[in-house]
Amino acid sequence: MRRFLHAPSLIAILLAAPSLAAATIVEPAPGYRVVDQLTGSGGTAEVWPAAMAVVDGSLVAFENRVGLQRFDLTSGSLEEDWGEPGDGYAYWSASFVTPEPDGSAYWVGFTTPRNADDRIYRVAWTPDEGVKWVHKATLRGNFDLEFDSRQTENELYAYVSANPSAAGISSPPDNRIYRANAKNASSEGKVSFDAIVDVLGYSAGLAVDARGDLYYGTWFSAAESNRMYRFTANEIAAAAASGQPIVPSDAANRLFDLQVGALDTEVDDAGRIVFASAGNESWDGLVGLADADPGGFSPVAATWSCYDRLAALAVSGDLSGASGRVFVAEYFQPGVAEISPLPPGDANGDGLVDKADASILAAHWLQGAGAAWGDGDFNRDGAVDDLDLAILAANWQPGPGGTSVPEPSVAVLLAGVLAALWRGRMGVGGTVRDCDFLTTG
Ligand SMILES: [Ca+2]
Ligand SMILES: [Ca+2]
Ligand SMILES: [Ca+2]
Repeated sequence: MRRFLHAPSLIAILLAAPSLAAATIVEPAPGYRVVDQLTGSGGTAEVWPAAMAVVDGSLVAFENRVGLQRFDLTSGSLEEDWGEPGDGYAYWSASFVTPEPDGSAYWVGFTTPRNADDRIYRVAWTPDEGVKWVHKATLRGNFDLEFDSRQTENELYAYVSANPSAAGISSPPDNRIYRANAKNASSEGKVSFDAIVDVLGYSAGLAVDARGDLYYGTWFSAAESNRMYRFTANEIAAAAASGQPIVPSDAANRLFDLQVGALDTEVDDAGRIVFASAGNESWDGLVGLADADPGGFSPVAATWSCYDRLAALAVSGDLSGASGRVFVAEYFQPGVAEISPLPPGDANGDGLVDKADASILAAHWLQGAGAAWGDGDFNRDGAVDDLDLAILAANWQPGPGGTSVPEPSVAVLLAGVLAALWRGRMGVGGTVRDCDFLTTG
């Protein structure tokens, strides 16, 4: 009973910590922290990204009816303004912003009402011509474009997911993944896309890793149909040679199931899969992380409510290290959530690895199943044991002076409560939490 009397003061300390109080776009899962960037507060620029990429510490975002802009993520200031395509094209909603592998240009896609004029542009800056938008292709329902970075002198392949008869008109929608050689353009700069995967559903996000393997999180209206697929570079090469698009099979291509269709899929520098699930009236939006050969995924962050809608996803660095970052934007508020892994061993998420974390680990010592990051399970194997203790010891980094260290018994109590709350929301092993105020039973 006496322990509870200490809890309010510790909660006050935790709420006063900026990393815990600031996030309004998404809620971090255990093991991660979130800082909102470019919200317009604190003298930063304000951005509402419809599509975005992160390159060299900068956010490159297309904001509808504003244009393509580059922002410094450290200072929060606008660095470049590349405008919009012009030439009479009434742009509507950007579907993707993708840098070419060498960083020399961006490819930006747009979707228009009824998918009547969905164009893909390449935008580049040169000293002679300044910013120049070139119309490369028109592909109905285009949603995401990714490059295979293994380019040669004559080949640079771009993959795009699209619905050729316009999304939602046919049933089931005729989603396909197309491929074009960006180095094989007409005299006007146009490239031609060929179907490489025939997947059905609505168009969704894709990713290509350093081996040339293609990842695709589908988006069907029926939840039980949603999958994270992988199509290997060899399968793709065979499909291109035969002219017969791949028809995905569970045996060959299914990595894991998605409760809701994927808004976008990305890979980090180590080849891990990061995806954003869109959310609907039954499920909240979710950002998930999976190994390249996964049996499932673990949550990175979730939207705060069923009504929140994730708008854009970008990934930089290696998410197993301190430099890895996931960026996600939401439709109904400005800014970008910057999600980073907590230091290994930081059970309570205060940015330090100290005796408060050691106390948490000790309180859960040899817990054999269902343990979470907040219990001291830093290698995410569900147990708290010597492997986790070694991680904590290797990353021991107490704050200067050791002040404001919570009383261990209170830290243990609160960490247990927080972990229990998260388990109740998201389940173990990546089950998306239910949106209880809309569940009809
Ligand atoms: Ca993507
Ligand atoms: Ca800590
Ligand atoms: Ca463990």
